[in-house]
Amino acid sequence: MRILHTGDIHLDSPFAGLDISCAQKRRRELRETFSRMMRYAREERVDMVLIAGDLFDGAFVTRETVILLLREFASLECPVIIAPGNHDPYEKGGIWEKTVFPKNVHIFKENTLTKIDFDDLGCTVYGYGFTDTYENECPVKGTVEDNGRINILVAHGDVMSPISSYAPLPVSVLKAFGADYVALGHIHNTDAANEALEGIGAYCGCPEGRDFGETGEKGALEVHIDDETVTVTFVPFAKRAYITHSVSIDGAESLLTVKTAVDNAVRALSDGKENLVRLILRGSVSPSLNLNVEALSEDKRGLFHLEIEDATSPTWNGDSLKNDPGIRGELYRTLLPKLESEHEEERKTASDALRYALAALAGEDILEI
Ligand SMILES: [Mn+2]
Repeated sequence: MRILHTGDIHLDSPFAGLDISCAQKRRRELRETFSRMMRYAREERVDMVLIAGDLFDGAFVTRETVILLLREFASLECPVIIAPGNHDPYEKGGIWEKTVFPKNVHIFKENTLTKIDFDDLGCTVYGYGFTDTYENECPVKGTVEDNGRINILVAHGDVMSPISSYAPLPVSVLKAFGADYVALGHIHNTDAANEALEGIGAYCGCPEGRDFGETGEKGALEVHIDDETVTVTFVPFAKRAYITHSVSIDGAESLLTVKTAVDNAVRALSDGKENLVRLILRGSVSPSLNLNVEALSEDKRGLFHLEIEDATSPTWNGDSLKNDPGIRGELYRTLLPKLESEHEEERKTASDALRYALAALAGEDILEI
């Protein structure tokens, strides 16, 4: 038996970190990624599609999205089983109730465990749905009814925290339940949670990252269940990836050096997918260096989105300033206790003050700094 396990799709997400036209494009791409997953399910002739919650990002669902879902689900020959999550709970009068889904779509409507039998597959799918944003109780109890069948549990919840407000699911409870596979949703960055599950199931993660909290390769899971063995394979589906990368510009004294470092980093990160990249500039740099990160990231260098964060610390050429008999030296000597303060904020304020003052003394336009 072969299953496509997805979830946390968050259709119609606002993509608030991007400008309006990029955000709109990402919403469209997210729909396309969903379509690609459904096409994969059709072409690979999987026996079942599981959606482990958060198909929608919220109560606002566009008409375009509903039309797309109905078309994609109707084009599948296999059942689609949906367990609504905290972002798209099964509420009275909500999207799930209002929409007439094709007959192959099964939705868990209650926040207690129920089951659906698929006799032609010899399979029973257990699950529940969120009926509200929060779910403080663990909805999974007891054990599977018939060990002779393929038993699957589809659940949106949190295996990492026993006091979670999003359906706490202790691994011990899931183990005791005894399903052949637990198809989970809710945790988008899956590594630690999947390790904690010790092979009894997996979180599928989201098919597209939506901000810099969701970096790296994204996709869905294909699950093969044969007599005794369960094999889980990651299938990449994301159109683009969010990537956060540190760039050392230690010792940089000119903007040209910084630009070159940014160019090189972007080149190394480009894989033809027009990704979304956040570069973090690190290191100690000359205080006279005018690191205008907005200007530096204006040229997207072929990326879909580029943002640059300045996390450098200034190095003061203390010796020459300290011995400077003029106003620069006086300024430095006055600020020195604060430049060496143990409080980071005070150090930052003092170094900003020094930078502005040195720039003003050099006749630079300090508004440009
Ligand atoms: Mn989610």
